[in-house]
Amino acid sequence: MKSSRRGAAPQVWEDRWIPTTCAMCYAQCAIRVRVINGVAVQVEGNPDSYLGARGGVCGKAMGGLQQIYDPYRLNYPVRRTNPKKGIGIDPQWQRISWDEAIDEIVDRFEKVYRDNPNKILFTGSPPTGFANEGVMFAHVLASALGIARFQGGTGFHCGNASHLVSGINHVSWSVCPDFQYCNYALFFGAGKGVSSGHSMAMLARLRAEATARGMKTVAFDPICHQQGGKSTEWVPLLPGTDVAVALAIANTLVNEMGVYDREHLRHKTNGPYLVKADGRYMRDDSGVPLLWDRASGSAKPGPVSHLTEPALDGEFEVNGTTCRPAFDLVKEHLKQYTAEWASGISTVPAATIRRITGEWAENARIGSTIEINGVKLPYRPVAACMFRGGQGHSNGFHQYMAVELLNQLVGACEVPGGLIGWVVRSFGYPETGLPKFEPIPTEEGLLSSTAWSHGHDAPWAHPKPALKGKLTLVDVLSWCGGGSPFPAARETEEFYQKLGIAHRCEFLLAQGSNVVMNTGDVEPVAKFLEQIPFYVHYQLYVNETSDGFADIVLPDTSPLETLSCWNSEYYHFHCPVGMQPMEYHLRQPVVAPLYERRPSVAFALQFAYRLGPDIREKMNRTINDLLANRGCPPVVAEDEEVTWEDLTDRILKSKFGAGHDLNWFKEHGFIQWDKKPEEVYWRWFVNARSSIYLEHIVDYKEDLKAIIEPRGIEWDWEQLTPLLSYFPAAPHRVTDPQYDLFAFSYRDVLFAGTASQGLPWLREAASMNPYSEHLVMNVDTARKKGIEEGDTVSVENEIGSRIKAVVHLVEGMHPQCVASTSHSGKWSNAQPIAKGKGPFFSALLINDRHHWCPITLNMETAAKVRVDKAR
Ligand SMILES: Nc1nc2c(c(=O)[nH]1)N[C@H]1C(S)=C(S)[C@@H](COP(=O)(O)OP(=O)(O)OC[C@H]3O[C@@H](n4cnc5c(=O)[nH]c(N)nc54)[C@H](O)[C@@H]3O)O[C@H]1N2
Ligand SMILES: Nc1nc2c(c(=O)[nH]1)N[C@H]1C(S)=C(S)[C@@H](COP(=O)(O)OP(=O)(O)OC[C@H]3O[C@@H](n4cnc5c(=O)[nH]c(N)nc54)[C@H](O)[C@@H]3O)O[C@H]1N2
Ligand code: SF4
Ligand SMILES: [Mo]
Repeated sequence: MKSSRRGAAPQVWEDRWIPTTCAMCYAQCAIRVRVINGVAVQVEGNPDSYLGARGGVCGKAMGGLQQIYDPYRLNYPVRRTNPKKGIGIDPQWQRISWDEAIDEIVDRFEKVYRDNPNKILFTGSPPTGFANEGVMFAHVLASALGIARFQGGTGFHCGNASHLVSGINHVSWSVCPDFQYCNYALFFGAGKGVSSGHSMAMLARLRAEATARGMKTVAFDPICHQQGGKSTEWVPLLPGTDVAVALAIANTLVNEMGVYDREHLRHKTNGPYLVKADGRYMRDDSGVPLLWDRASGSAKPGPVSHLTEPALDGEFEVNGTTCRPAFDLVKEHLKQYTAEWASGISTVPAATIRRITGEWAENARIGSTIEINGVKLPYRPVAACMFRGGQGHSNGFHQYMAVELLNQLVGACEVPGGLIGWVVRSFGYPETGLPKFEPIPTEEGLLSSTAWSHGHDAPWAHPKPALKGKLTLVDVLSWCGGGSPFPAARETEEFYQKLGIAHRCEFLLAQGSNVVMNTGDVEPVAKFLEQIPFYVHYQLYVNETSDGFADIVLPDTSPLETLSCWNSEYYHFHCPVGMQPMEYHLRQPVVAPLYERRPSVAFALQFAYRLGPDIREKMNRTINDLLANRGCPPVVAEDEEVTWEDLTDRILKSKFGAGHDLNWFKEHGFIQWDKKPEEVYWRWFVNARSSIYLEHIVDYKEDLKAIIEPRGIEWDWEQLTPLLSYFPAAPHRVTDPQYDLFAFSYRDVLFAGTASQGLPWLREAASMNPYSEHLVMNVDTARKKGIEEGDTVSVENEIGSRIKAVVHLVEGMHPQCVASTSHSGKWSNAQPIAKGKGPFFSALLINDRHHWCPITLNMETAAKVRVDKAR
């Protein structure tokens, strides 16, 4: 900086605001950053955009400034010189040049890849690394190369059940209440709108506006902290018992009160599909499921339901076979789940369950309509919403589906006030008609999409289980759509040997992620990482995982140093929800990358090119295919090599016209246009159905059995049933009375994952928050154990894994539970400000088959523990 004379005004040669997006978590809020003389000094929410708080930001965003200049950042490629690997072993990093790093990486990658791509694994990090365009590695490059992804805690803590079920029922990666019209929302283990989950700052704004207008919220949560503290009502329950409460609400609603939206169930769910005694649909000769049409007194194909008056109850004979509508089976099955029974499991009083059911029924206003922009639509201003907290259990699929059922029963799906996904139907920017995508029916009439998930998958139908040699075993356990526990589970070797998988991981490529800390159950993760001959980690920092096990670490640019529009291609939660305008954003560097940091998003492209013409072709084709799924034309020829900037420019122009090139976006930050009610509230404009009965599970169970049973692998088959049911989550099966408390974790609004834990402003704020760095415990429970505020305690699970923590005593905690924030307890010397802050919760989790949801491979993220005052 130029010096100024004493007393004279400092010389300012640059003072401007640059529009971009935050990526301190994956909400991707629109921000603008003030840059003075080349230094980024201030962050604000972009008030013109709806993607965020319209002017405000959360605390994490401010940390983005410090992340650019953090003296602990990784600034050069480094190589491990100590051949010994393991937690706590000094890697003896040595600085190397980019050329040296790239040559070695490409050389070693190619050898393994040409031998067997199944020997390679990728890992990535949605909360932060993906947010900074890491999807280019984790999805595009991995898909182009056909490489499986091991995601650490990602997916199998948070998304295996939730994304699957949101996909099946909403063709959306995630769901939230339509805050603009919702009057009554139930949250089952979701911080949406207050602390975490998706589009945090945007939903916090929408929720605050809704609360001001009178919306009521009920938080089912063991702790009265972020969601519980901000809701109209906090209902404490035991972890993993939401399914019992939700099934009891459903039963009370349907069987005691007789309240349900018959029209929605008939036309928008598989409720009328006829089911045979073997649990499968009654189908016509071409395999299409049938329903019973009362108008004609005959069976009709399900997909053309608008022509029929489908029966929801009764028994029918079709071609000599007796069958019943799925809804009839669900209704009867629900009868066992009374409010009194659910109370015994969850500790929620039966009277509370009944009262909330009544409020749900009343607020749902079944049969009512509303007019929005001249379009008349069903009006169902209630929404029941779950995310990681609720679904992260070994009964995760049934947990999530049961809560989802509440919305389906009253028709509160993609109608004003109900549960909605992010952008699922797009008619496109008016001048170009792009991007264009929408929900479509499968041949069975079930919901699918032209652009679900990462652009190339669809919620239905899942691939049939097959043994293809994937180390994640997602080829065999094919309903595991997200993260797989396998390469790092306790029983990995047993499964590999029984399945005849002889190869092991020989190359791990990671962008972001901290799998040693975030997978849970440290020992098997460390064992897995230790045996990998070559592991490259693209990072902002050296973290616990790279310190222990990486061979080369590459320095990435942080979000405020990165150029890309790639994340905007993922309409998961990177665009405004509901009737807010549609937006498409550019992320751009507010300062040039410092030191030798290079953007991983551009590196992924360069890496593909370096691997040779065949991979270049695959990479370019994968990019074009993804754009095609959004109706967009190809942007790159298969044999072409383009720079990252050029590719970004082409994507923008192809979608929004020549006038909206990279320079236009650099100046304006984003493009915005109005949505139509038919896009947001698409449910009654798309002839496709959600599922309240999971017929596909019947075949999945049979196919999976055929592969794993003959090979001597035991599995918990009980949960593989098409009817939503209660199964106790793993901690509820621990019988030893000395383990008397349920331990769970929750996200800190101040941090995303482990990534920003060492940023000084955020750490300072955390040190003032009694929840951030402590184990939270009910005051009466603690006193009975002789534990006082500020005591250090030992927390031990049933297999003897133990952590230490300092307690904070509160009244707003279920007396049978203890909890801590999810990602604290870092130990890397490379991040001294975060080191040793807060308990390391994940060490209490157990990564084996008894702690997975047998349908989705979701991990059990609560534990049964004993807590003692430390000696
Ligand atoms: N600030 C912040 N935001 C984030 C992230 C972050 O790290 N920090 N991470 C992002 C990622 S990757 C994810 S997956 C999402 C997660 O988003 P959320 O699902 O909102 O995450 P959590 O806070 O872990 O859990 C939500 C709530 O569930 C409660 N809970 C725990 N177990 C149970 C249970 O069995 N039943 C019920 N009813 N409640 C339970 C917790 O107390 C907590 O209040 O957040 C994303 N957004
Ligand atoms: N106890 C407990 N454990 C959990 C959870 C829980 O609730 N409780 N939640 C689980 C869930 S849902 C998830 S998704 C996982 C998340 O687990 P991870 O995906 O491992 O998430 P982070 O800890 O955020 O790891 C991020 C790492 O990426 C790096 N990083 C951040 N930004 C960038 C970037 O721009 N580029 C690059 N190259 N690197 C970057 C950071 O330095 C950090 O080391 O944790 C899981 N683990
Ligand atoms: S919610 Fe996430 S993306 Fe939005 S301002 Fe906060 S950290 Fe940034
Ligand atoms: Mo997550």
